Amino acid sequence: MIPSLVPWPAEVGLRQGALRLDVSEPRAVLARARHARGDSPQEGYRLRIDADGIRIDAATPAGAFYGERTLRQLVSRDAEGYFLPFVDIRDTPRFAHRGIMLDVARHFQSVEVVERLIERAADLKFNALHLHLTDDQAWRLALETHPELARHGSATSIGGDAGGFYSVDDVRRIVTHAARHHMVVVPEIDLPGHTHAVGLSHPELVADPVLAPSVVEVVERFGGGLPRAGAPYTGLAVGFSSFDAHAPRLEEFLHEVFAEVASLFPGPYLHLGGDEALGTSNEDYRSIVDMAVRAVAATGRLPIAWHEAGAADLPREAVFQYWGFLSPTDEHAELVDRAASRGGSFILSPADAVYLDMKYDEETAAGLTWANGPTSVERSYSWDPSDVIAVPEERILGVEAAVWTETIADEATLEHMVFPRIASAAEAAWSRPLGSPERSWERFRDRLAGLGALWDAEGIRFFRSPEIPWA
Ligand code: TNX
Repeated sequence: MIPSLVPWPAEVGLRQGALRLDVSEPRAVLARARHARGDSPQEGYRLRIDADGIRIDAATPAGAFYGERTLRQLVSRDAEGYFLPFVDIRDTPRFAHRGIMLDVARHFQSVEVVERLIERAADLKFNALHLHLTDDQAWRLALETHPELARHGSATSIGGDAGGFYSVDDVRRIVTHAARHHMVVVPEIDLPGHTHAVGLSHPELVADPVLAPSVVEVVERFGGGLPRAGAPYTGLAVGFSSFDAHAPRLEEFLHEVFAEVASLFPGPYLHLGGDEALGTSNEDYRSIVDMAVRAVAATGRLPIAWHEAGAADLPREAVFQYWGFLSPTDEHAELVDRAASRGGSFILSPADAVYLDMKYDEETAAGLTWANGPTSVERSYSWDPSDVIAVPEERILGVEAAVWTETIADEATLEHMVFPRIASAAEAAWSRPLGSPERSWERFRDRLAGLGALWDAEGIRFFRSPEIPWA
């Protein structure tokens, strides 16, 4: 076992001996590595450390980058200074998509916060940042074709906290920073539900809020008042808003919005939401999702949608993001079957494991508990992507942890909720299946304890969960 190696690599050969380093801080070790072109597949790499020094072989820049991430985690320190163990590591990810979703709608997150999350997630070999840009509470993207959306739709956050939006320049910064860290940004424009904020500038495109008992119940429990047409919503109820399927300009609007979103975000995917549209009839749901699918198709990109969109007719190449539980309810299993029967592939975000906004335990100040919570670090770790839904592994594109921000208003809270459980998702996405060597909760717990020292050095205010034997 090598303390602090997360996610665990595909093959680790450990040799006798250590390489002493004359560096003053651990990251300086990166400059000591000799790079060569190797034949590792895609994002893979080989890292050798011996008396001759450090060598990273990779076929792609991403592979070389991941070799460096591993190298950084191997640095230890004793009385004589920094050193590295002799190793021969061959590594390649299990899944192509390793994502972290950040909800910037419920609470706005500044560009700097997003950039830091990118750096820290990339250190754990994540390669996708999914930005949940729009919701009932706000529209966070200043589009040149539709400036009114952010102008009227981004002033606040939940609880009346400060709002904000990303300008076109901000988006460029985020996308560029992500690309430097070998991450792609997946923008989400959520529909047909989660669209209350659109109504602040386009009342003609949305239906009136539907105040179902579930909405009233959340308002009674958490406050924030009932949503009202045309007024900003700062509570945390879901499922009351909808685009109006019969609004004459809706399809044109969606084409304009997705066209500009595609021009800002260079990745292969556009996420069109599709979740929790409880205020939309089945017929209207299908018709609005169809419009969005046509709008995405017109950009040449591929659609991603939450798994409820299995109820609509998405194209074969569509990707579904599963957010149900580790043991799917019948309803969710049916939607997954329907999506799978049409050829879709899946990103797994089981809410009772990798929804990082769930409380860790009863004492966690922030966070929610609806997903079978609280969610301990152990629960976030102890599952395997091939055991969740009835879909063959070739059709599982990857794993994505999600950070919803109803209760996350500042970076300290964000770090507290995200770290350490993000490491569980990193390992589910990158490493061999649960039960392979080192892929057990006991071994993970020990390695995570070592990683804590690195996180401390980087100033990450992670939750010192009592489940982990932190050094
Ligand atoms: C569910 S599951 C949501 C979000 C909430 C989150 C809070 C899914 C796709 N949507 O709207 O923010 O729960 O945990």
